[in-house]
Amino acid sequence: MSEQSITSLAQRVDDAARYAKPIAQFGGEEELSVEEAYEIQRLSIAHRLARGERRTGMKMGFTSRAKMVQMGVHDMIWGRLTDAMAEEDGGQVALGRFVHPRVEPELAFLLGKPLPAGASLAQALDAVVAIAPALEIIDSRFEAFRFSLEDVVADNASSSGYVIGPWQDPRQDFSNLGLVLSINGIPRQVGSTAGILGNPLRSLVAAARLSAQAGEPLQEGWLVMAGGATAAEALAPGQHVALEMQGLGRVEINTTE
Ligand code: OOG
Ligand code: MG
Repeated sequence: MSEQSITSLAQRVDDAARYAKPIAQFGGEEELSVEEAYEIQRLSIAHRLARGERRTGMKMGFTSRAKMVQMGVHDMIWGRLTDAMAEEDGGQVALGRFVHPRVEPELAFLLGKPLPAGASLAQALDAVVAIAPALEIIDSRFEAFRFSLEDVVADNASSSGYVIGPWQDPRQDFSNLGLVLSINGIPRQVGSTAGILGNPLRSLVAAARLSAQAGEPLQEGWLVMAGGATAAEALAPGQHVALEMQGLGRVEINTTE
């Protein structure tokens, strides 16, 4: 794929996200490699940074079987987080700026030091200053929320919002914590942090490797979202969405038009 095509697809995906206007999948036009897809992602996020957004971390995707099965994509992916994606715990989230948003239960890590590639589980844990129950709001910029692996990588792994619950001490066993995602008080997804690669810390180790490989190693102060522990649920205005995670507490939002 030519440099010009990569630049133009980055512009297209950035516009789609910025104006909440869905686009057709890329696959149809030209063969796109995974490497080219990550380059499109990098350039599209560069547009956001040029508009004043600040990088806040990284998200992992397809780290659970539930997510892979729901979306039909079977490889781990990652995306870049910026401050504009942050939503307040307990706050109102206006859905008008999304195309077809969904929500999923995740665990967030806060890093107290850089984390290089090749880190062991123990080294990864040592870099974590806090963990929190978190909601991710995903929103594919592709029509009908359908995409190939390359498409979703180019689209920053569908990332569009994140909500971080109360920060907690990471020096506890968080490898298998029960969780319930409820909408308007009705449980919609039930799972465990073990759904994330058997232990969400493995997702952090993978994040360190993939981020360093892209030339952007994990930084002190960054957030890392471990990936959805269950399938995602569609969002609509007027919902109260709450995630309760065993021993870690609760994170919630209210949706509006
Ligand atoms: C892609 C993003 C995957 C996760 O947690 O697995 C993801 C999507 O499902 O649209 O965020
Ligand atoms: Mg996610």
